[in-house]
Amino acid sequence: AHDYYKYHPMPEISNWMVQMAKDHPDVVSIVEYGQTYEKRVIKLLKIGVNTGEKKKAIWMDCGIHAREWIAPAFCQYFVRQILEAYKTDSKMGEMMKNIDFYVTPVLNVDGYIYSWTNETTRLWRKNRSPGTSSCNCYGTDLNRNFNANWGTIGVESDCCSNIYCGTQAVSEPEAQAVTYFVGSRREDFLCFLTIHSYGQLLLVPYGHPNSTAPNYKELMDVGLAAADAIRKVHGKSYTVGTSPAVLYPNSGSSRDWARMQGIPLAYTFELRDDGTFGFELPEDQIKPTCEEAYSGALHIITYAHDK
Ligand code: ING
Ligand code: ZN
Repeated sequence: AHDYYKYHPMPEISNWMVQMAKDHPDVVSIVEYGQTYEKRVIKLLKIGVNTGEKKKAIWMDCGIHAREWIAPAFCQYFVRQILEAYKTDSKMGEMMKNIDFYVTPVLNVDGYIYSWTNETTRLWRKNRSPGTSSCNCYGTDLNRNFNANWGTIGVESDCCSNIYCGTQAVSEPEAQAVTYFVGSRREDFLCFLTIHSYGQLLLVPYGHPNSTAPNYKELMDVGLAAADAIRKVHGKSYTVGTSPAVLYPNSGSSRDWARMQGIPLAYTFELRDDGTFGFELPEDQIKPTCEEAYSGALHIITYAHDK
């Protein structure tokens, strides 16, 4: 059986996706919605009861940054939990009827595989597209490449930087895949959750210091309530706010792009820890991290559904 409390290399995650679709053919299907720079398929699990009606949707992506291994582990846990809960829990049963969950366990597939190659590449962050003729490094930061005040703040134009924003907005195929898939159904999405590590934060739009989300208060109220839900599970504190308020500003994030598309509840989760282990979170923390983050995510999703 799949061990949810270990980190898995990409082929095991792909096999797990196939198995989930096989085990739950009535509610789970695999959707291939893009290609990476190195021509690998980007895929998600679509989870929901097929009612024949047009449904609302929830977006969750994990692994946009290669080294943040706890994020794909959380997406796998999340999928298992909602599939278990929907059989026994009437609220989840109701949500599965009204909503389709679109969950991408690993968005930056090339980068994730690269981070599994050996110890020297373990902390790779970006995708694997080569630089331009005038720059010899690999990789664009996908969370600086979206069309949201692209290239204006909290980025680098040096392609060797870990926060290199790319040659232009949405230059990267991985960012294109999300932009096209979500953008073409933007009215359906109630909620956009993008999962990172580390820092124990819930970030709300916008990363740009000069713009404020029209529903900033709602985003903060729901985020603070989600942080309370997280704290109740294992006592961990998550800080809620915009990235300029909490740390530093940035542009071109997928969360800001999603909010600009009109998706009201857009959040970045920064999972454990506080920096003790950082990206190399020990496997014995996968379970508690997923348990608390599930509680926070479920709070936001339930709010989005009931609203
Ligand atoms: N953090 C995100 C990043 O793209 C972020 C989100 C942005 C956090 C700005 C704080 C400030 O950098 C990680 N860990 O990737
Ligand atoms: Zn990240």
